Amino acid sequence: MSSDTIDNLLHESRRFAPDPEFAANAVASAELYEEAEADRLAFWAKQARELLHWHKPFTRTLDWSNPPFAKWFDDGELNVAYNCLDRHVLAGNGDRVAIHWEGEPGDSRSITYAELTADVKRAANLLTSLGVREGDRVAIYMPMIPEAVVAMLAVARIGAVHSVVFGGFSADSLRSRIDDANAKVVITADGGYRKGNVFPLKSAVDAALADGGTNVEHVLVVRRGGNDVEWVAGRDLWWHEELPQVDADHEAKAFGAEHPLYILYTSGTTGKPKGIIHTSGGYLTQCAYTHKNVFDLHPETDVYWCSADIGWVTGHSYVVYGPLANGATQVLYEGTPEFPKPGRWWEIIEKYKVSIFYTAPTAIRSFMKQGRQIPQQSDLSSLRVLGSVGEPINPEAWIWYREVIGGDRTPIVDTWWQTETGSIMISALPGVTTLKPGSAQVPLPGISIDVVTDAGESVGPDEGGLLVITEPWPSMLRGIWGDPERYKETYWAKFGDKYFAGDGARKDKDGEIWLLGRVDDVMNVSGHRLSTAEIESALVAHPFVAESAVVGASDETTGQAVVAFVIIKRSHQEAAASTDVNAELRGHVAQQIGAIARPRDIYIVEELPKTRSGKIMRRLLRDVAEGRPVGDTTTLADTTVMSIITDKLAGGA
Ligand code: 6R9
Repeated sequence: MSSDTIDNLLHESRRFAPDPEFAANAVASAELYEEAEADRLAFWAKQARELLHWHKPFTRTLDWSNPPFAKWFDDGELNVAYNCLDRHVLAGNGDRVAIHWEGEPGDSRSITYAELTADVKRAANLLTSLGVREGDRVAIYMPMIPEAVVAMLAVARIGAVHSVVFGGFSADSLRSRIDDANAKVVITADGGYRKGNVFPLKSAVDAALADGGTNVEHVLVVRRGGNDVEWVAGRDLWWHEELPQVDADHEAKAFGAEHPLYILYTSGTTGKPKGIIHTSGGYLTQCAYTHKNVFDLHPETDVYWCSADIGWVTGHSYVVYGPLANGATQVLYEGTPEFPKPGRWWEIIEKYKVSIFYTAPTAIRSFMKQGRQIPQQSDLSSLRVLGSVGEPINPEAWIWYREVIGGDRTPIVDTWWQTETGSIMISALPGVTTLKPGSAQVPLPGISIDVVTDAGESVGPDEGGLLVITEPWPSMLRGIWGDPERYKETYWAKFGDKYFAGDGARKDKDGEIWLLGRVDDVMNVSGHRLSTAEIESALVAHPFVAESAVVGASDETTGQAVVAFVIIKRSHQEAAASTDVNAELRGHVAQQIGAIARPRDIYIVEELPKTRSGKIMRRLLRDVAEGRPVGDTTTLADTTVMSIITDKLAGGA
């Protein structure tokens, strides 16, 4: 984030006190803070007991005897899918709509809790019949269709472990995730709709599995796109053909609270994505608790919509597990916001009378660009709470979101959390907190957070530092799949007893928290995490490229954009000169990782700025990418490199 933006953030002084009428009916109350403060563990135990059904009650709340490996509620037993489904039906809410699904071409389906439960039971039996057992891994590579939710819950129901891979990721990315988790089954679709076209998924699965060597025994295929698919007899099975053949009934067995629920890969500072592990009881407790209190959920009357794809953690916690554990009615939308016209989202809000809406700043900023007349064509008066997640929301976007989407009346909750934290950690509570545009504000009741110096000491008022979590929390990651050492090194080695989040932050005079972006080599593009190292290694895998350096440059719409500096191999300069290198390399990255990683700009350079120890000085490249004068170059091994780069770029390379 540039210093202008930071100044702008810190000078934002508008405040929005809770509306008394809203506060009178609010789910959350100030007492929550007092209760958690008085006895943090008792507070969490109470949440776990009140919000979930335990097949076997727990007696131990937290076991932190082997830090940083936490166990929560570990002598208790539960079934995550039962908590999201059966118990609502048994409580008499089977007729409540769980999912109002809206397909991009305009088809739609409303699915009740009873129907969703029935679908998941069959899918659970199907997976069992395919040999999937407790603890086995199942990869899910799907569009935003109800079957994606059914697939996740069916895997959870039988105690297997899902690994959802975002449908926009490439065959190569899918393969490396299948390999890392040693998945036994892949659940996919023929294709899904995006911007009016069908994008193929099954063919990417075929490509991922083409050269053999995996443990995948079956590929289950949901029909959605209607596009042609190739078929491997014996391996591939149609979802709609198999399901009617299995038993409709399925009894949910209880698993230990620490039984693994899923693995979700996220970008770190090295090229290899990390498989973040989440388990059952603590994860579901905090998802349900945050979803209820942060969004002021009244499940009988609210219609909730989180626009995230299930391929990201927000889709896991706030499309699947939180809302369904709480018995909420929600909207699930398959496509892109602007299709077939820019106001599609707002029409969906009007159609289903959405009352709680959760999205990302990058989406809000792109709507701002289109102008307020587009949302103003729809009736958005059903909205009463708005949420933001994924990156800092600048005050301008915050105010626009409140005025234009929220009719100048809805509270906005800016929720800070990560794949690793599993659920929301810092946020205002609607009806309780006086809102400050641009600040994520306060740790939730039960969560302990600080901003510290490099030496681990708390910063003073109006000082910046590193965001840390000082006490274990129920939905914390339990490790990195197959790599416990990397878990310790990445998050705990820096401070020993505190979790290092990788975010810079500042505490204001009231002690409230302002997030300032990542402090490591992780970029945030449209709220999605990308690693510079991962894109660099994709680039050097191209025959033209000798060396590359990637930086995240600030971008008006996407927050950050990928900018790559590339050195072409001498042996390939001629070949490169006769190609559109830019398009070639951008396409190559999209093919290797996925379209979200495609660089916005690629600069061909002769040399990269490096320190004497050979470290690329990305700070200087960021200056170039953002069009600023280049900062201090004195630690460069060759101080002329930067002037050569800037001269060349000024010359229109
Ligand atoms: C949920 C999610 C995590 C990173 C995180 C931070 C950034 C997320 C934010 C935010 C400022 C917020 N981030 N929410 N920054 N304000 N409200 O996005 O998970 O994809 O793992 O990304 O996103 O930098 O460290 P994930």
